Amino acid sequence: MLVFMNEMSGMIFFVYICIIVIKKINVLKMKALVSVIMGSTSDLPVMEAAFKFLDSQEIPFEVLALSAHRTPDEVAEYARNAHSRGVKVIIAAAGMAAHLPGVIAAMTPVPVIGVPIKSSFEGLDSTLAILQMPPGIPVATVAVNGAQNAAILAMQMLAVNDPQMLAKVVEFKTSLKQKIVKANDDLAQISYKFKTN
Ligand code: C2R
Repeated sequence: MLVFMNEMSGMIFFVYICIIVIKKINVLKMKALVSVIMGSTSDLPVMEAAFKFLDSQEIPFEVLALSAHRTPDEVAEYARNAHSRGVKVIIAAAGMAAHLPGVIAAMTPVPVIGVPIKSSFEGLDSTLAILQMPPGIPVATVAVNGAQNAAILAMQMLAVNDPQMLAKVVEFKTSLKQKIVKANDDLAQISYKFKTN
C-alpha cells in the first residue's frame, strides 16, 4: 500500500512538472504583442509594475534594455523590425535626457507609450523629453514612473481590434469601481462627532 502511494505521488509530481514545462514552452513560442524597452536596468524596479499587469492579463510581452545614447545601432534595428515581428505596442521607459521613446517612435509605425523615469529633477527632465515631441512623431506619455498605466493603455490599444481584449479592459475597469465602493464602506466606519455620514 505504502509503495503504491509513493508511486502515485511520484507520478502526480511528474505530471505536475510536465504541465509546468509545457506551459513554459508554449509561452516561449508566443509572439510578444507588447514590447517593453528600458534605457537601463536601473529603470527595472519601476517597470516591474507594467510586467505584473501584463502578466495578470495574460498578454504576451517581451522585455529589453536598449539605449538611444549607448546602443544607437541596436535601437534602430529594433525599431525598424518591431512591427514585422508582430509587436503591436511599444512601451519605452527612460530617465534623464530620455530620447529613447522618441527615437524609437521615429523609426516604427507601432504606437509608442513613453514612461518618464524619475531619476533626476523629480522626473521633470525625462517627462519633458518624452512629452514634447515635434509634430509628426507622437509618443503617448504617461505620468512619472507610470509603468502600470502604460501597460493598461497598451491593453486598451490592443483592444481596439480584439473583442476578447476589450472584455478584459471592461473587467479591469469594473474592478476599479469595486475598490472605490469598498473605500466608501471603510470610510463609513470612521466616526467623528461632527461627521454626518
Ligand atoms: P544608468 O543607471 O544606466 O546610468 O542610466 C536610463 O533610462 C536611466 O534612467 C541612467 C538613466 O539613463 C537613462 N537612459 C536614457 C537613454 N539611455 C539610458 N534616457 C536614452 O537613450 O534615452
